[in-house]
Formats: sequence, C-alpha cells, structure tokens
Amino acid sequence: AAIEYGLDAPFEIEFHDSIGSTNERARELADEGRADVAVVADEQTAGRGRLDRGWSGPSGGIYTSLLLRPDVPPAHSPVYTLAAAVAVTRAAREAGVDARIKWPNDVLVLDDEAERGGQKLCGILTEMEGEADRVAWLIVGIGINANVDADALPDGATSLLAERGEPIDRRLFTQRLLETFDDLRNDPDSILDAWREHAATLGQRVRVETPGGDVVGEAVDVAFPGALVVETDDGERKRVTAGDCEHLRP
Ligand code: BT5
Repeated sequence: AAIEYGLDAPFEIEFHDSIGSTNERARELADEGRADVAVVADEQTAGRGRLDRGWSGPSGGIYTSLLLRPDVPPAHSPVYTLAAAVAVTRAAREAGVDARIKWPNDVLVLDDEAERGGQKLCGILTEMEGEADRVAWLIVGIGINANVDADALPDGATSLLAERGEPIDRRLFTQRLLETFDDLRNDPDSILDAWREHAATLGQRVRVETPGGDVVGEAVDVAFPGALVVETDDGERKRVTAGDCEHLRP
C-alpha cells in the first residue's frame, strides 16, 4: 500500500479510498500487534470526534490515524496530540494557509478582524490504552479538510481548498505531515516550543469547560504533557488538562 500511495514516509502506509473510520481500522491493527502504521483514507463515512461527536469526511480530505507504541507512561499521551497539531499547522503553512492551533485539538484559520474565533481546518482525536505504567498503544487520528468544498462541511469549518482557491497535492502534504510528526516524537523536548510558536489560544481570554466546572481567564502557557495554563481573574494560575475551549472577546 505504501508504494501504491507513492509515499516515502517514516510510517508504513495503509491506504483506503473510503473507510468508516481510520481510528477504528488502526485499533484493529493495534489488536494485531502492529506499530508505526499510518492508516490513510480519502473519504470517511463514520468518522468520530471527541465525546461521541461525529466528524464529516467528504472525499478529498486527508483522514489519517497513526498507530504508535511509544515507551512512555500513559499520562504523557496528550503531548502526541500537540505534536500532531504542530505537524498539520506546519504543513498547512508551507501550503500557504495561515493555520494556527487552538487548544487542545483543533487547527484553525483565524477570522480576519477578530483573532478570537476561526474556522476549523483540522481536528485530532487521540485514543490510548495503557498497561501498568506504559502505553500499550496510542492512536492519533487526524482529520484535515484538504481538497474539499466548504459547502460539503459543517458550519464553522474551512478547507485548504477554500483558503487557497486551488487544490493541494495530498500525497506531498501527508508526507510532510508524517515527517514533521516523526521529527517531533523523536525530540519531545521541542514539542512545547513548536506548539507555542503556532498557538492561537495563548494570550486569549478563554473559557474551558472541564468536568470540574468552567475555568475562565487568560491562556498564558502550555505545560507538559499538554495542559493549558490559565490565569484566572483573581490571579491564580490553573492547569487545565482536558475540556472544550472557547476563545472569548477581550
Ligand atoms: C475533533 O473532535 O475535532 C476530532 C476529529 C478527529 C477526526 C479524525 S479523522 C481521522 C480519525 N478517524 C476518526 O474517526 N476520527 C479521526 P471534536 O473536537 O469533538 O469536534 C467535533 C465537532 O467538529 C463536530 O461536532 C462538528 O461540530 C465539527 N466538525 C465535524 N466535522 C468537521 C469537519 N470535517 N471540519 C470541521 N469541523 C467539523
């Protein structure tokens, strides 16, 4: 499949024209004991987001799931979501699209006048199984609206095609994405700085919905393995590890 897809990438590529969900397929490969496989699809018919949400997968997108077995504790897994967001953002910027990262798992193209909001170009769904103190498998699912018309996507979404006015070379894009992700995973200390460089969320006033209630304040930093550091109005610094994040108007 790798040669068919014409990629010289640091992962074995399993390509599908159409599939239900690349994360589901990667899970099957995990159960078979495989590692370092990128499942790549052109269309997804049953894509998943976080929290039982769906992911639209019209033909022309890049839907990929990376199956990894890093020798790290389960608590480190969020850093792979950050690495994937950086890899997508770099590849999009190389393709001339002004992409930025919204914590924790979105890549956006910001609206012109308000730095606040943006249109979603990519979403990331990381799933993991731990065994004792190390990761058994980790699946980083990445959905990129590539050569897709914006009207095939939900409200609030954009695509590389819509932003550039012309299609990208999806194979080249995927190759750059996988190379950058591979560089980052081999140099984990570089991930947070790379993330900060491309973040839309830092410096924003945010509301993060967490299981323990809403946290509102200024997003001031990101901390290993992927927490957002929010300074609340009473000057307290809170680390938020998971939740939906909204950029508020100043
Ligand atoms: C995400 O969830 O953003 C994670 C999406 C991960 C998709 C990839 S594709 C490859 C792999 N295989 C899978 O089955 N999944 C992964 P979340 O933050 O929960 O956002 C989901 C929400 O984004 C939905 O409820 C919609 O509002 C919106 N949405 C759905 N499809 C979209 C699209 N194509 N572009 C932009 N926004 C979309």
